[in-house]
Amino acid sequence: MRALLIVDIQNDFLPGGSLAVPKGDEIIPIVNDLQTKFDLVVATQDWHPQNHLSFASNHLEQQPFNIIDLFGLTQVLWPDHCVQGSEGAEFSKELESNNISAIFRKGMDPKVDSYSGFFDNGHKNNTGLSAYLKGKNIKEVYVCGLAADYCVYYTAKDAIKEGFRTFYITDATKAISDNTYSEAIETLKSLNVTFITSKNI
Ligand code: VGL
Ligand code: ZN
Repeated sequence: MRALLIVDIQNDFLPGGSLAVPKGDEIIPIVNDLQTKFDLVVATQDWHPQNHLSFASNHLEQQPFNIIDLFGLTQVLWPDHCVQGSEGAEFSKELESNNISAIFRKGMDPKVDSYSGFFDNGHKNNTGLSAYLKGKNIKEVYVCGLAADYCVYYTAKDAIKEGFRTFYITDATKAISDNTYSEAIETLKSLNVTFITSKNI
């Protein structure tokens, strides 16, 4: 059985949003078409409290995209985004959501960021996604969504670690930055993640 994991296709990551991924909107029709090809479709949703410490605004004299140490973990500081209950945290209304069987929210603990759909960045808390997929006999996980170099990357990395055959759909994701994207691709290749385009699915 195979699952499509749709990562964080939320208004704040789309053009006009507070942490817009360049051309992020272009993947939505591809993600919509892909959904019919899977046994299971699951989505993740970045879901931060307003006092989240990944927000530059919650630190004195820090700007978005500065890098700090946060309780021992390297943390990029972001503009406020995906605040629980806000319009920016909603999925794009262009995203087909009827087939989504479950939504895993992440990033609720103000002290730790959570890029992966499986675990927080310190690997201390589990969202339950892995057990959910295993309970449905999923062996292959295909990742897509936003952003290619952060949440899609970390989700793919944990999917492999959790023992799923993992596929990264290159034309169904967009990156925040070219540099972090190239590094992410290199790491995923070394971990045996398979790169695939939507037309080959
Ligand atoms: C993301 C930065 C901060 C993502 C989430 O969805 O890739 N990036 N929070
Ligand atoms: Zn976030």
